[in-house]
Amino acid sequence: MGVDHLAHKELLWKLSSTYLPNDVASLQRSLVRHVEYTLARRRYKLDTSSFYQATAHSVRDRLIERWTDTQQYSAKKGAKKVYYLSLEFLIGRSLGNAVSNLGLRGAYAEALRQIGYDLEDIMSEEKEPALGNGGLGRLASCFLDTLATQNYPAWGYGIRYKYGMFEQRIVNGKQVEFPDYWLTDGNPWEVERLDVQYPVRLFGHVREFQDPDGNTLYAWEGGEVVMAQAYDTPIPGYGTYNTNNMRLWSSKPSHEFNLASFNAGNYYGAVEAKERCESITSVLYPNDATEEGKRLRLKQQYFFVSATLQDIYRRFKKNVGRGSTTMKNMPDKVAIQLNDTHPAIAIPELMRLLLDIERLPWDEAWEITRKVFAYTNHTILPEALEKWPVPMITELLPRHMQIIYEINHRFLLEVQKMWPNDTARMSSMSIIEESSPKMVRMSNLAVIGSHTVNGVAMIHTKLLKSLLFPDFLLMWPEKFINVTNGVTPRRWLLQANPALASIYTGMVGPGWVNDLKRLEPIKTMAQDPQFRQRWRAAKQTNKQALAEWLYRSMNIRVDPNALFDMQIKRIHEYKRQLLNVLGIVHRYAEITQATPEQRKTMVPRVHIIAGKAAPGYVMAKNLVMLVCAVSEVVNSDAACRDLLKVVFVPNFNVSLAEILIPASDISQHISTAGMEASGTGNMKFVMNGGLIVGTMDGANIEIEQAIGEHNMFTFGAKADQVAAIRRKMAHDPPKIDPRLHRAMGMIRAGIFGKPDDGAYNQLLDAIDPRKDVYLTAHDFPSYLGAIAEADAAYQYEEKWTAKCIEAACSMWMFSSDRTIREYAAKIWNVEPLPFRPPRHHSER
Ligand code: GL7
Repeated sequence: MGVDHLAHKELLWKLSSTYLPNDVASLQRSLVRHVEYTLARRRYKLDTSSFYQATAHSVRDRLIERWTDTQQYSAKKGAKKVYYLSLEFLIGRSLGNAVSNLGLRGAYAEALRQIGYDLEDIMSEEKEPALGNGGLGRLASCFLDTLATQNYPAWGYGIRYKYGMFEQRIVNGKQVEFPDYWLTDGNPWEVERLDVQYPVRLFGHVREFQDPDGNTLYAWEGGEVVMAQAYDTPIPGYGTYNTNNMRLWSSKPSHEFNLASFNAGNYYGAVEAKERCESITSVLYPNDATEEGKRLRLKQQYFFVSATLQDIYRRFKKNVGRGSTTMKNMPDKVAIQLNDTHPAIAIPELMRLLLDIERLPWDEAWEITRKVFAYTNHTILPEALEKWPVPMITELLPRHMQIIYEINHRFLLEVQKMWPNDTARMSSMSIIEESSPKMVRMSNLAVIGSHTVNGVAMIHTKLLKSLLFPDFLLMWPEKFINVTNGVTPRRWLLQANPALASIYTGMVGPGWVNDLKRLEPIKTMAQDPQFRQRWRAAKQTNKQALAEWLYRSMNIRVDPNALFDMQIKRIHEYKRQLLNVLGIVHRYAEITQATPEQRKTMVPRVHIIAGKAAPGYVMAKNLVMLVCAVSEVVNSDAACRDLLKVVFVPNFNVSLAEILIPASDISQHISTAGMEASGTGNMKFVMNGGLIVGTMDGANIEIEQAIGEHNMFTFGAKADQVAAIRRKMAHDPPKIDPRLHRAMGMIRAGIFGKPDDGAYNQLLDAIDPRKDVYLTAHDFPSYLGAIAEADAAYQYEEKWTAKCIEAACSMWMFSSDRTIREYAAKIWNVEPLPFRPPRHHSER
């Protein structure tokens, strides 16, 4: 009595519904306020790093306004949501992206300038979160950018690793890995959600019991319980008010768990167990090495999946009972995309929730599950397909193992019906591999438990159907589709390449950023000499900037007028950095033997190679060593001075890619045909006005179709020839090209040093003409041919520029905006839900 709740509410509403002003003076006040009060640095330590933190907090405030509005709006509308489950998000730096997407770049730059700071300098203070390995993780982040930009109600879910991808340093010519503790200075872009925590069970046992009606039920009990703590990062769209969420989980001990151990008097045991809980989300696994048997990795996968599904489930269940919504409607509100098989344990986990908690009958639960999940495959390399030992899953997730067996049993009955007594088919389609120990094939589980399976480039989807899942294709021909990858033009053009972006905006207005098709008409400008001149100037600006960067950070001088050739990606045998190095060694030999007349005809080149080798991947590490050694020798040989430089840039990451890609003339995407699912670097390079030397593999094929074959330098065996070539070489070894023979001879002779462990010989032995798995020798002559063609073309400056313009302006289909529209239409069945922004109070 006497308490006026309504008045309180009204006042609160009024107080909390105002919006932050974005004029320069207000931004300055907000910056200084954050330095003084958030960082508690009143009147001292007003350095660049403080101002980075303060700027980040100031921008974050503005993100939060949009983010909470967007989330409240979509909850109110009850819209169907997409959940993108990924063990990796390679976000890159956030400040530049946020101010650009919010349309506040100019205002912040001016606000900072007036108080003596440069936005660019401040942006480079940010430590990049490297929570992914490579293409797969970066794709996830490009997708989040597009989902927000296109107003789709969508959340990303993943793990907040304490240590991201290791930091690579080159010590005495070798890769050395250092832990990447990216949270040293805190992370202003995330919001710790102490109100969002879920328990996650591991180990334990399954109790079978009967309900009053005599039905058999199961309960998973005992074991350990770990808590999942949510950290949210707002994901702003470009040119829209909509702001989505990326929720990352961190593990911590549960109170209940601690108490039990402490009470038992086992103090040290309890502390140890606490450490064990926290270790679950400690470190990102660098992939590419065999994953098999890594129990912690399986724990990570389940931990993240369990927390995520509890969260999704809770959100959905708020609607159940409202109107006519029942559990059956889950697929109308929830679309879950599995980014590779890493989160595939979500399939039995949702079944467990529906069966054991919701107590639905199997068939009903299974129907819901299959309608909710879709699976993207990102590789057909057998060594990268995940399998978990049955004993390990049985120990860690006993109820899930039961459910997997049941899914498999019911599935195999279908197989039996379709192909009676076909044991070979049964065993290849089974989720369980009958090896010793038995293994759970996560890809089969993902295919069986999803309504749609997609590959990431046309050729990849074709191989997926014909090599990986041919029987599943016969069973469910409609289930398999292609959705070619794409990259966000916001980060990879607008932000990374302001020189080119301003040319585009000058020509067609700013709309191209959200609609890359608008660049198409610029293609005709390739015929305009003045336009070509402007284009070259932009490229030159970027090359100059890179040259300065290389000098500043590596003390290497390169000539910005040389052809910049780059191969920057994870180091892997199938990506064939070795082919590149052998080509460089060949060029080196040619240079040292050239007459002065011949030298004049050679194209000066700077070769840049960058990428990390998985710590346990010996061949990849050997390769890094060889590149570094070749660079040492070549760069100090006077004969090469004006003609050849080789640079290995350590610690390749998103921020480095943003500097390198806009400065490239040629990039190499030269995997053995059929082995690179898609590649996404290839797309970024061409968008930035570089050309490709590449094999007919992954998205290269579609890029060539889009830009025209005269604008790409292709070579090598085609995917459908590879198997026959491999078979033939075993009994009829081909003759080695004399140029390759010479290059290999130089390496073996020790011109680039002779490491004690025979590292180089190990690399070269793999090119044995009888078992040249990656077709390095086979493709070498045509590779040199493609490089020579590129060199020849580069000498005709005007023609070269025309090629670059035509190619770059034909890339619209490789924008992730196109990709996401396809996912939305063909897989998720979701619609954009734009939120009309409230008018800022400063504008009222
Ligand atoms: C990858 C593929 O290797 C790569 O070709 C593809 O572009 C990318 C995104 O679809 O996915 N698969 C994978 O495991 N990694 C990739 O980069 C690490």
